[in-house]
Amino acid sequence: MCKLVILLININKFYLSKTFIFSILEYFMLINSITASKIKDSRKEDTISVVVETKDGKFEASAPSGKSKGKNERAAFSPKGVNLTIDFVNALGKKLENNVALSSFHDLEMIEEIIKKYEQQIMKGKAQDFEIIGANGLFALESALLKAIAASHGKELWQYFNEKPSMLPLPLGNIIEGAKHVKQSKKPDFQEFLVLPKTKHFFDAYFINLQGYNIAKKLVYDIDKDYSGALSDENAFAVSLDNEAVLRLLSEVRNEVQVKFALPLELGIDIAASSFYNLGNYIYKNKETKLTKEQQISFIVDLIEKFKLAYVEDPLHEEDFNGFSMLMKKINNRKLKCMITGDDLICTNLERLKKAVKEKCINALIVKPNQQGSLIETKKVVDFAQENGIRCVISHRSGETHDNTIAHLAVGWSIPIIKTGILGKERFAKLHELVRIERKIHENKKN
Ligand code: 2PG
Ligand code: MG
Repeated sequence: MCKLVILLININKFYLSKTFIFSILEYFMLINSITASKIKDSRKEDTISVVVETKDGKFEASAPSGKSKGKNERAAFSPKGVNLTIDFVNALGKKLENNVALSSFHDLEMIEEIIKKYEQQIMKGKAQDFEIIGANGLFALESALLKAIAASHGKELWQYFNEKPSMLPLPLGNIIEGAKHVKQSKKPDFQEFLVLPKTKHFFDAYFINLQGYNIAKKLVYDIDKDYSGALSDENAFAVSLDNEAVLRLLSEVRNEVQVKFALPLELGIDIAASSFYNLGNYIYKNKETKLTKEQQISFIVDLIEKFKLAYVEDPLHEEDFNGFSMLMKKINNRKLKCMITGDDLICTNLERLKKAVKEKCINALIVKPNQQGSLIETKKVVDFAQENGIRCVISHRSGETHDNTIAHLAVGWSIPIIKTGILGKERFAKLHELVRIERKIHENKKN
């Protein structure tokens, strides 16, 4: 395939006729045009949207942005900002239009090579990989191309990877938020308080999360006398309670859901510990205390036990691999069943994941494709995690767009959990897509 593309790029230098080349192209997808533009995400911040046009139609994808970013994420845009990234993708588009033919996911590797070379050309050999396109430019471009590749096979993105998925992901949804995702100053130190329904069907889980959210709303107004009605970046309740008061509230939600719907609802937290770490200590503003690493580990293990938490994300600082191993050991010794999940710790980076697996730091992993931008790299991360018994959780960002790529990847790559909020049009873009996909799978089975 690669050879064919090189032939096409240099078409005039070869003796092969264009007619011959274009008859081969029946089997490949030719790009008619690539257009990048600036849009706003749910936080009203600038981001990139890319539209790829082929004979099969127009395929669009856009990139979200994080607020509590891992320090090992690739920069979202060029050092000069989103505008240069957009100009770069448009200029790259002109180079690729009618010159490059793609037939499979792995052809994105060849696109990545072309991008790297073009960046070197512009930066006179001094560019770091994907420096100008940035993680967000790369993610939006590759996602739009991948949707087009799937369509050239007559398939939707999820189907392209897996025609008959045996399961759909369960939705991990946040009901209450604090820390960097909330504007007010009186708030929980932990970033997210989450629920995970255990159901057979995606639709039931989606419905249960909405019910849990409504039950919580009533409790929030009853319990938090200072609650102003504010919502967080991800449309969760921006309460003024401390961590443990929130966990007590969510335990009530769990009980009520169990009584009303006879379905298990698990609880989780994203601690995002790097956001309140300073010089070896975890600074808890609400309780006016600070904890050392060892104290933080004991505190978290106690919380897991006390509130029967099934999911804990980033309990420790993003560079503390050793602390994560210590925590995992304690969890195993106490025979607690909890997903100890690396988000900022790993940043969807294969080398960091390999280290975490070797040092037994985690048993679950957040997969955010736009932390690095490359879908090729993201797939390698997912494969390595799955081969090593690490549960993957594909995730949205706090500043989201209407893009639904992660919903499709979750189904196509057999990822068991998707963290993508409960409410709001950007979150519904993923959740409703999964409801639709579930219905389609069901109909396909009937026919
Ligand atoms: C997280 C995410 C998503 P952000 O930490 O898991 O909720 O936050 O997108 O701000 O990094
Ligand atoms: Mg996180």
